[in-house]
Amino acid sequence: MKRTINILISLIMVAGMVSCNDGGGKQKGKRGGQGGLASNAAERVYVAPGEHDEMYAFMSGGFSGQLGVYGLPSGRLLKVLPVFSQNPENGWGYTEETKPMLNTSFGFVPWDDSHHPDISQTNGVLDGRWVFINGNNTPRIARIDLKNFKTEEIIEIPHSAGNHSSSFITENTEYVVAGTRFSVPIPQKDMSIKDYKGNFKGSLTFIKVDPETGHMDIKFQLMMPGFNYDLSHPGRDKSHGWFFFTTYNTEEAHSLLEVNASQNDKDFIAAINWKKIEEYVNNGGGTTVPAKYAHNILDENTHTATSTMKTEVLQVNPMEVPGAVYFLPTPKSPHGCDVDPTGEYIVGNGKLSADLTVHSFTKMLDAIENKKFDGEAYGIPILNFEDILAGVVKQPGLGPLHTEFDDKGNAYTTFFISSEVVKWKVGTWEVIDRQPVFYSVGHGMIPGGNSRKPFGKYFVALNKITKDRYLPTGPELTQSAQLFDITGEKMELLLDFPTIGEPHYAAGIPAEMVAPNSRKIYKLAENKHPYASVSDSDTKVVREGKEVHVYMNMIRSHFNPDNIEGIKVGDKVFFHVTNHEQDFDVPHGFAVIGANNAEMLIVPGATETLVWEPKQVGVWPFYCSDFCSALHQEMQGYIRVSPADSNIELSWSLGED
Ligand code: K7E
Ligand code: CUA
Repeated sequence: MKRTINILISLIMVAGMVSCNDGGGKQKGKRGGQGGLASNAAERVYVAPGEHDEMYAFMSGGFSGQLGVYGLPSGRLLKVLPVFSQNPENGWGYTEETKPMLNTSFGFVPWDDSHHPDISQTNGVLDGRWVFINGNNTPRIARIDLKNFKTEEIIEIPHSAGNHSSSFITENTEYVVAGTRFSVPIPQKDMSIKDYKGNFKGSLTFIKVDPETGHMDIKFQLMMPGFNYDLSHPGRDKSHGWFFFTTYNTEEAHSLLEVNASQNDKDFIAAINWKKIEEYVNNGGGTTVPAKYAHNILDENTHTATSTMKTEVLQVNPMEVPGAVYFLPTPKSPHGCDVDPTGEYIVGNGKLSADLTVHSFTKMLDAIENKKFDGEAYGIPILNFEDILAGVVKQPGLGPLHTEFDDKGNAYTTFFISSEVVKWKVGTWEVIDRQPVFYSVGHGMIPGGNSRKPFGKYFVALNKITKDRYLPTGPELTQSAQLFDITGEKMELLLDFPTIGEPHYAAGIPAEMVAPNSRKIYKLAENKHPYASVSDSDTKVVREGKEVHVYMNMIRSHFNPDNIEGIKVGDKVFFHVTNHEQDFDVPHGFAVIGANNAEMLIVPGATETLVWEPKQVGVWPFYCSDFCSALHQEMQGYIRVSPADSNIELSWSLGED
């Protein structure tokens, strides 16, 4: 059996490579460049100069750790929002204010791998308030505020490793979930890897979201068997109150998973009745255990982040809450776990399966009610595959990964190996259309596709392989996204556009739900930063031992002060710089020679702090790094650095001879 599967996998891998190359060849031959495109495709993606895009698309940065903001249909990159990785472009993770955002129980972690953005919802409909996104590698969930377009909160997930089945939200943003891809010893301990089976555990973490502030707090962690929890989606409408997670490696292999985790004919989708567990927990259920995890919040009034180390978490064993957790057998190492807009259908995308399996929520409830079980795993009842089956999409393609939904009862599944998107009818399971993608698509995205109300105009294919789609740029190319019009029976390819990092999932929303709320400036009068120099009379330089605090402000086109003397080698200088501009889109930069961090970009009304440790005697310049006015090149200053034992008094000035 092992051998057969081994051969099957090898075949599929070869097929994958061939289809990638083939696809390109075929495309060129068949479609003759633009020949196959609808003749007015250019018109449909063209956003004239000065016009705005119709939708925002928030695309995960993957291994960049950030979140890309794109416009649809143009595919234009509007912004890179720094989340889990330091970003010298604006000083994220380099300034004193933002460093605490990247604090974890492992210390300062300036990078992560971000996969799944999800936009907040109210009553199952996108509400445009926040985007949540997961950090995979050092398990974290971030919340980005869509008024400020800023990462305002990051919470670390303890007892997790490879935070992948995250960060999906329930239909009133009650919870954001974080599931572990890798099972690990919980609590962590020194033990033999060979003792994995039966000893390692997988945690599924439910994080409560405050409906007013969006602040996150871990409500409970469900301690599941040691499988890999790959992806998840919430129930909605009729299935609201449940959450579904795909699992693989139910074999509990700990080595050569490409073979050893492909032995079982079926893995599971774990169905979690979180409302039941919430009730149990609200009545005092669960066990509080030690845990160490950071909770970081950026305050929009002080412009400063704080990091708090938490020390315990509430754990729940599924056995304590009978009727809360079930396993739905799902063929062949499923990846995506997708729920249709009605909440009735749960699609398991079996990577190694020839067919696509769709479970019925109603049938699942019936089977549970009638206790029709087909055994159990670690005490968790396994439902009978046939009892809960809604239907099968027969041989739709090879290597299904993810499914999205439109507002007309259609589903769109991405196939990595056969490199295509397949449209099928929910309920009849018939294939309606298939379109090749270039190449090897991962996730697809329909704006609102993960809600009760998708906006079914566009489908974006987020492809893994680019090859010949753009001018070559050496061995590494950007990823390629493709935009389809899905308003008709057949999908129409409109546009290719490059994306940065590696977008896995994305979340889209009509611009009108976000743009009107977008902040233009921070009001200087509301700046509560402890080191702000809100008026010119606040500017000063203060020595505290070897630490020197410079209270500086900036406005077109000078710094105040711009001459500083009395700094010594060995000092640690904190430049606290406040931007006095109160106009939209007039940030200033601050850069100083030899700084061991970055520049910083200060938006109107805000204060940021850069630390500089002068190492050499001399007179050193600092300057504005963002071209802000016709006299931008005049926006500069000098700082005199004297020997460590010098007697030069601190002094500062602006405009003095
Ligand atoms: Cu399929 Cu991380 Cu959602 Cu990538 S995952 S594709
Ligand atoms: Cu301020 Cu350039």
